[in-house]
Amino acid sequence: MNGNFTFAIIKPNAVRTGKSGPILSMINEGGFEIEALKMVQMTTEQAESFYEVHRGKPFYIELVEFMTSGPVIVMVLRHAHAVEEFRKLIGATDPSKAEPGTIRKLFAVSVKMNAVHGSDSDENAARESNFFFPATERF
Ligand code: IDP
Ligand code: MG
Repeated sequence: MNGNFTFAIIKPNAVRTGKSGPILSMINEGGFEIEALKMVQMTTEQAESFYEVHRGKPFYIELVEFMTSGPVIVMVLRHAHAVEEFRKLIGATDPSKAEPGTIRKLFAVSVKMNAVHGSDSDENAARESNFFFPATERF
Protein backbone atom coordinates (compact mmCIF):
# COMPACT_ATOMS: atom_id res chain seq x y z
CA MET A 1 0.00 0.00 0.00
CA ASN A 2 1.75 3.15 -1.18
CA GLY A 3 -0.99 5.71 -1.48
CA ASN A 4 -2.42 4.11 -4.60
CA PHE A 5 -4.96 1.90 -2.86
CA THR A 6 -8.00 2.30 -0.70
CA PHE A 7 -10.60 -0.05 0.73
CA ALA A 8 -14.32 0.42 0.18
CA ILE A 9 -17.62 -1.17 1.18
CA ILE A 10 -21.03 -0.85 -0.43
CA LYS A 11 -23.17 -1.02 2.71
CA PRO A 12 -26.30 -3.16 3.26
CA ASN A 13 -28.86 -0.42 2.57
CA ALA A 14 -27.36 0.23 -0.86
CA VAL A 15 -26.94 -3.43 -1.80
CA ARG A 16 -30.49 -4.22 -0.65
CA THR A 17 -32.05 -1.44 -2.72
CA GLY A 18 -30.21 -2.19 -5.95
CA LYS A 19 -27.69 0.65 -5.80
CA SER A 20 -24.56 -1.51 -6.22
CA GLY A 21 -24.54 -1.11 -10.01
CA PRO A 22 -24.88 2.69 -10.03
CA ILE A 23 -22.29 3.01 -7.25
CA LEU A 24 -19.81 0.76 -9.09
CA SER A 25 -20.37 2.87 -12.22
CA MET A 26 -19.51 6.02 -10.29
CA ILE A 27 -16.39 4.33 -8.92
CA ASN A 28 -15.31 3.37 -12.46
CA GLU A 29 -16.17 6.78 -13.87
CA GLY A 30 -14.14 8.34 -11.05
CA GLY A 31 -11.10 6.59 -12.50
CA PHE A 32 -10.76 3.90 -9.81
CA GLU A 33 -9.67 0.43 -10.86
CA ILE A 34 -11.19 -2.48 -8.98
CA GLU A 35 -8.28 -4.53 -7.67
CA ALA A 36 -10.36 -7.03 -5.65
CA LEU A 37 -14.10 -7.38 -5.00
CA LYS A 38 -16.48 -9.79 -3.31
CA MET A 39 -19.89 -9.92 -1.65
CA VAL A 40 -19.86 -10.98 2.00
CA GLN A 41 -22.26 -11.29 4.89
CA MET A 42 -20.33 -9.95 7.87
CA THR A 43 -20.62 -11.72 11.19
CA THR A 44 -21.12 -9.68 14.35
CA GLU A 45 -17.55 -10.51 15.38
CA GLN A 46 -16.19 -9.28 12.05
CA ALA A 47 -18.17 -6.03 12.15
CA GLU A 48 -17.14 -5.39 15.77
CA SER A 49 -13.51 -5.92 14.86
CA PHE A 50 -13.69 -3.90 11.63
CA TYR A 51 -15.16 -0.94 13.53
CA GLU A 52 -13.02 -1.48 16.65
CA VAL A 53 -11.95 2.18 16.59
CA HIS A 54 -15.57 3.21 17.26
CA ARG A 55 -16.14 0.79 20.17
CA GLY A 56 -17.81 2.65 23.04
CA LYS A 57 -19.25 5.42 20.88
CA PRO A 58 -23.04 5.93 21.10
CA PHE A 59 -23.61 4.59 17.58
CA TYR A 60 -21.29 1.56 17.79
CA ILE A 61 -23.91 -1.11 18.55
CA GLU A 62 -26.38 0.09 15.92
CA LEU A 63 -23.54 0.41 13.41
CA VAL A 64 -22.57 -3.23 13.98
CA GLU A 65 -26.23 -4.29 13.71
CA PHE A 66 -26.63 -2.33 10.49
CA MET A 67 -23.44 -3.64 8.89
CA THR A 68 -24.51 -7.23 9.61
CA SER A 69 -28.12 -6.70 8.45
CA GLY A 70 -27.42 -8.00 4.94
CA PRO A 71 -24.71 -8.65 2.40
CA VAL A 72 -22.13 -6.00 1.59
CA ILE A 73 -19.67 -5.62 -1.29
CA VAL A 74 -16.08 -5.16 -0.16
CA MET A 75 -13.35 -4.02 -2.50
CA VAL A 76 -9.82 -2.76 -2.90
CA LEU A 77 -9.56 0.20 -5.27
CA ARG A 78 -6.57 1.61 -7.09
CA HIS A 79 -6.12 5.30 -7.93
CA ALA A 80 -3.43 7.92 -7.39
CA HIS A 81 -3.94 9.34 -3.87
CA ALA A 82 -6.67 6.75 -3.53
CA VAL A 83 -7.73 7.42 0.07
CA GLU A 84 -8.21 11.14 -0.44
CA GLU A 85 -9.75 10.82 -3.91
CA PHE A 86 -12.24 8.20 -2.76
CA ARG A 87 -13.27 10.25 0.28
CA LYS A 88 -13.97 13.10 -2.15
CA LEU A 89 -16.06 10.83 -4.36
CA ILE A 90 -18.17 9.55 -1.44
CA GLY A 91 -18.70 12.87 0.38
CA ALA A 92 -19.26 13.66 4.04
CA THR A 93 -20.35 11.03 6.59
CA ASP A 94 -23.61 12.94 7.10
CA PRO A 95 -25.34 12.98 3.70
CA SER A 96 -27.01 16.31 4.49
CA LYS A 97 -23.48 17.77 4.52
CA ALA A 98 -22.19 15.84 1.48
CA GLU A 99 -21.37 17.73 -1.71
CA PRO A 100 -23.83 17.40 -4.61
CA GLY A 101 -22.92 14.58 -6.95
CA THR A 102 -21.16 12.50 -4.29
CA ILE A 103 -22.13 8.87 -3.71
CA ARG A 104 -23.44 9.58 -0.23
CA LYS A 105 -25.44 12.60 -1.40
CA LEU A 106 -27.09 10.40 -4.02
CA PHE A 107 -27.52 7.12 -2.15
CA ALA A 108 -27.31 7.60 1.63
CA VAL A 109 -30.56 7.50 3.57
CA SER A 110 -29.13 8.64 6.94
CA VAL A 111 -25.84 9.22 8.75
CA LYS A 112 -25.81 5.54 9.67
CA MET A 113 -27.08 4.14 6.37
CA ASN A 114 -24.72 6.22 4.30
CA ALA A 115 -24.29 3.75 1.43
CA VAL A 116 -20.50 3.38 1.38
CA HIS A 117 -17.37 3.12 3.47
CA GLY A 118 -13.98 4.50 2.45
CA SER A 119 -10.72 4.18 4.39
CA ASP A 120 -9.52 7.36 6.10
CA SER A 121 -5.73 6.78 5.86
CA ASP A 122 -3.20 4.65 4.00
CA GLU A 123 -2.60 2.71 7.20
CA ASN A 124 -6.29 1.90 7.57
CA ALA A 125 -6.59 1.11 3.86
CA ALA A 126 -3.93 -1.57 4.36
CA ARG A 127 -5.50 -2.88 7.56
CA GLU A 128 -9.01 -2.99 6.11
CA SER A 129 -7.92 -4.55 2.80
CA ASN A 130 -6.02 -7.26 4.65
CA PHE A 131 -9.03 -7.80 6.91
CA PHE A 132 -11.19 -8.95 3.98
CA PHE A 133 -8.56 -9.94 1.40
CA PRO A 134 -5.64 -11.75 2.99
CA ALA A 135 -2.50 -11.30 0.91
CA THR A 136 -2.88 -14.74 -0.64
CA GLU A 137 -6.28 -13.85 -2.11
CA ARG A 138 -5.32 -10.82 -4.14
CA PHE A 139 -3.07 -9.22 -6.70
P1 IDP B 1 -16.85 7.66 7.87
O1 IDP B 1 -17.53 6.39 7.42
O2 IDP B 1 -17.23 8.84 7.04
O3 IDP B 1 -15.35 7.48 8.01
P2 IDP B 1 -16.97 7.48 10.79
O4 IDP B 1 -17.03 8.64 11.71
O5 IDP B 1 -15.70 6.70 10.69
O6 IDP B 1 -17.42 8.00 9.33
O7 IDP B 1 -18.16 6.51 11.20
C1 IDP B 1 -18.23 5.19 10.69
C2 IDP B 1 -19.65 4.90 10.30
O8 IDP B 1 -20.46 4.90 11.48
C3 IDP B 1 -20.31 5.94 9.40
O9 IDP B 1 -20.00 5.76 8.03
C4 IDP B 1 -21.77 5.69 9.68
O10 IDP B 1 -22.26 4.53 8.99
C5 IDP B 1 -21.76 5.39 11.16
N1 IDP B 1 -21.99 6.58 11.99
C6 IDP B 1 -21.13 7.61 12.21
N2 IDP B 1 -21.68 8.55 13.03
C7 IDP B 1 -22.92 8.09 13.32
C8 IDP B 1 -24.00 8.61 14.12
O11 IDP B 1 -23.91 9.67 14.72
N3 IDP B 1 -25.15 7.84 14.17
C9 IDP B 1 -25.27 6.65 13.51
N4 IDP B 1 -24.27 6.13 12.77
C10 IDP B 1 -23.12 6.84 12.66
MG1 MG C 1 -14.24 6.26 9.24
